[in-house]
Formats: sequence, C-alpha cells, structure tokens
Amino acid sequence: MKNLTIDAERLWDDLMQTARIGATPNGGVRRLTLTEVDREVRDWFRAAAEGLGCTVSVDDMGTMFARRPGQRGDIPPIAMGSHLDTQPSGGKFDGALGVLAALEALRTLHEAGYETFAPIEAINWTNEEGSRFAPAMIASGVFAGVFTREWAYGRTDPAGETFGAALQRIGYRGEEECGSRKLSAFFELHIEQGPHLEAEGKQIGVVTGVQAMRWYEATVRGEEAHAGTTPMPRRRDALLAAARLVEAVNRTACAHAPDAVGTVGRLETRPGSPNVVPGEVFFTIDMRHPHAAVLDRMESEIHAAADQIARDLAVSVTIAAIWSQPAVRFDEGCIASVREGARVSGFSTRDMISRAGHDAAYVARVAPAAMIFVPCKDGVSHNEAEFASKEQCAAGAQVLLQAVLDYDRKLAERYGR
Ligand code: HGY
Ligand code: MN
Ligand code: MN
Repeated sequence: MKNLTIDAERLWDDLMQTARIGATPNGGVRRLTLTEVDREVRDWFRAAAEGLGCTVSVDDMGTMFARRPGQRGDIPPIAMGSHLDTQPSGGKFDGALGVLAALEALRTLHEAGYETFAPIEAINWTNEEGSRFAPAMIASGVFAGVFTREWAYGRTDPAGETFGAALQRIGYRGEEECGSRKLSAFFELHIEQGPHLEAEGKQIGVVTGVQAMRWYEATVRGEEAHAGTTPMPRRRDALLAAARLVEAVNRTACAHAPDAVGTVGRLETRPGSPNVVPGEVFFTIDMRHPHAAVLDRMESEIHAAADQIARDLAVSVTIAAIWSQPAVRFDEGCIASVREGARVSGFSTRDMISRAGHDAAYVARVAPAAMIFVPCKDGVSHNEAEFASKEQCAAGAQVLLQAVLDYDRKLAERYGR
C-alpha cells in the first residue's frame, strides 16, 4: 500500500527513549529479562500500545500481545514483534527495533484509519536472549510447545533465582496460557547482527531461515591444591584443562569454517583464589552451523578432545547438552510478502539465513513466519557499540508494515472477502 508510510522520526525517538531504560555509561543497554528495568520497558510498551487503542494481553510466560482489531475478529491475528530484553552489555537495537517497528506500524495504521482484514498484533517475547535464564528464546519455545511452562519456570539465573519467581516479582505473569493464542502469521524485523548486508550495500535482508544452534554446559573437576607447595606434575588443574577445551572448541569451529561457529561465553572457576589451583571450572559452549550433521561432527570432536584432556591432566569433564534448536526454513508465503514489502518500498534486497537465533525460529513451528533484516554498523551486535541508522531502521519498519499488509490482502482473498 503505497500511501501508508511509517514515521521515521517517531520510530527513532522510541528507540532512543527505550534505550534510556537500562542505559549503560558506554552508550549500550543492560536490560536483562525479568529485572526492574525490563518491567519498566514493558510498562512503557503497554502504555504506548494502549495509547493507540490497542488491547494488551500478557500470557503466563510474560509475553505481551498488543492487538489492533481488524474487520474479522474471528480470524487469528497477523503478528509482528521481537524482544525487549538485552544482553548484559547489549545495544540499542537488538530486539527493540522489531518491537518498536511493530508499534510504529500499528500507529501508522491507526493514524490512517486503515482497517485491516485480520487483527494485527505487536508482540514482546520474554527472555529471547537467554543470558540471565538459559537457554535463549524460552518464551517463544514454550509458545511453540518445545518447552513446558514448568520447565521454564524452574530455570535459574547465576544467583539462583528462578524464572517463575522473577516473572512473578515484576508483575508480568499473565493469566493466558502461553501457546493458546493462534497466529495467522508472524513477521520479525531485526538488525542482521552480521556483516553481509552492509558489505554488499543491500538495504533489506529477506530472511529465508535460521541456522541450527546448540548450547552445552561443561564442568571440569580436578583438585584444589596449594599454589606454592604443589609440584607441577602433582597437580590436577581444572582451569588448565578448561583452557585446553576452550581452545578445542575454537579449533573445531575453525576446522568447519566458514559456516561453523563455536563460542565459550561464560566461564567460572572455583574457588577463584589467587593461591589455589582451581579444583572446578564451569563453562558454556555455543555452537552453530546451517547443517545439523556438521554440528554432530563438531560435538563428537569436542567430546574426543575432552576425553584426551581428562586423561592427560587427571581431571573429569562432563559436557551436558542443554539446548538444541534445529535449522529452520521460513514459510514461502511470508517470505513472498517480505519480498513484496521491499519491492513496493523500493529497497534493494538479498536473500539470507539468520546466523543468530530469533523468536521467529520457534514461532515458525506453529505459524507461518519470516524475518526482515536491516544492516548494522560493521555487523557488530551483542556489544554496546551496536548501531543502525535512522534511515536503516525506518526502511526495515516500512518493509515490515508493507509485508504485513500484503499478507493481510492474501488472507482476505483466501477467506473470500
Ligand atoms: O543468541 C542469539 O543468537 C540471539 O541473539 N539470542
Ligand atoms: Mn535479538
Ligand atoms: Mn541478541
């Protein structure tokens, strides 16, 4: 629809305003899920949506649905959205762009008095990042039936608080059963968080799928010993073993380059005293690749390295798989609407898969879904310096609006309006 244009200034103001909720001194955002600042930004989102006349519902995983009625209230909504939680030293755009662009699309429809065929919803998914409560995308995972709500409620953060208790404490445990709400389609706008669009000078990524990803939690147990009196050959140094395993993760990922990645993002040594040989080390492993078969091979290589290191250093190593998200192919109809949205908006495009995980990857299991990417500066994300320009954000929001309207028209035809 040529004449419906989002307001770039208003979207940018929203991005900058929400970035102040959990702002860090270095220009980033620290808004861990289910904390007081998460509550604050949720309250902001609710007020902004209700200010448009939307009704806001919250499910029992805390996910928020801002609904704008359409001609046919009996038809499941076409939804747009992403997440408002961030990494500990995250940026202003990861997640927030998708939620705020959805809000801006609703505002544009509201101001134009445009009646869609289906209801339209803007969604804020709880705990997409998985940083405070592992794994990532827990709420959309429960929505898709991958996790049970009870399992999610029992997940604990490093301080030992459970997801369920934190959700209750910020007052966002809704009555609606997560997953009971049906969607006609779901579209997620996100920064690419990688270098390709910028490098190729393309304005929009037509995201056709998401690569496979797996998380593991490893524990190495050796023996605490005196740093001064214990001869080197007598040591069972858990941190030395962990360091060799970190190197093994990197080596395995590089061996399956260019598509494989492997990261050890969190590592804790115990007792953590300068003059005690570490007796125990906990660390996480994140491995990703477009093909599960390669991840299987990488997993075997890591286990073989762990066995060898355990023998060499007389330690024990356990590696528990805690999350496995298979590769996802998005819905052709939704992809076509994204393509049409970019065409009518006049933006250059490139097809691509997402290397990052997103809620759309789980939603795709229960509703047709697709994603839209815009470039970000130097492909940097999960970093306080994360940046996308006002123009790039606006382009993404415009394509999001047009994709939803294209899908709405197709739905109307399907229902024989
Ligand atoms: O880990 C991811 O890919 C996402 O940013 N949570
Ligand atoms: Mn994200
Ligand atoms: Mn992220």
